[in-house]
Amino acid sequence: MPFELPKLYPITDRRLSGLSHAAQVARLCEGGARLVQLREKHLSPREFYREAEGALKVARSRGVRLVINDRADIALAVGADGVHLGQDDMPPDAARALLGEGAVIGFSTHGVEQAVAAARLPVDYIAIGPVFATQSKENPDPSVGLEGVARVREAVGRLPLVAIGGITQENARSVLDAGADSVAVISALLAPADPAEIARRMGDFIARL
Ligand code: TZP
Ligand code: MG
Repeated sequence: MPFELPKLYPITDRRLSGLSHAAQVARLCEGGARLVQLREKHLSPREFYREAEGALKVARSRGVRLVINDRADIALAVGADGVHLGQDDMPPDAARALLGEGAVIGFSTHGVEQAVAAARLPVDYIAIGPVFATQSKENPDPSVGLEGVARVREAVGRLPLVAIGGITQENARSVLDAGADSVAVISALLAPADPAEIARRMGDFIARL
């Protein structure tokens, strides 16, 4: 059965939220998340491993799937559901060999050419982005806009497609209408606020999709 992306795919950010990955996962699950990606660009591998262990316990207790950004080794070591790879990370076929057939493997692309190449790889879904301007990524590729999402959808057929970058409650519907199956979101969910606000934002977001 092809992998099914939930319409909203939250991604953690420890610096932005001021919360541990486990605490973010707890709030996101409370708000209705079914799949969460742990994204960490600043901790040491050892620290990230520990955080991922804690976050996975929370996700498991809620029946929510957890994917690790960048690090197939950490995904394997903690027993996460899968890994999300960028163009400069371990190649998806190597991650598949490491994690096995049952793992969820996602792969970031930034335009039609990369998306078409990705569609031939052993991945469960691809990401396209940034769709709009984003503050949450260092050195982002140029924004592809809604037209970019539509072009990638056209090029990859039914391959599960998540769009990312600058997506908010206000523009998310237009991103799905352009052809994405799902929207991946950081700041519109995790921008500093009372932690209870994260679960509320999740709920409001889902209600609009
Ligand atoms: N890849 C492309 S844009 C982006 C990543 C990781 C950041 C998305 O964050 P936000 O805050 O939802 O724009
Ligand atoms: Mg990466």
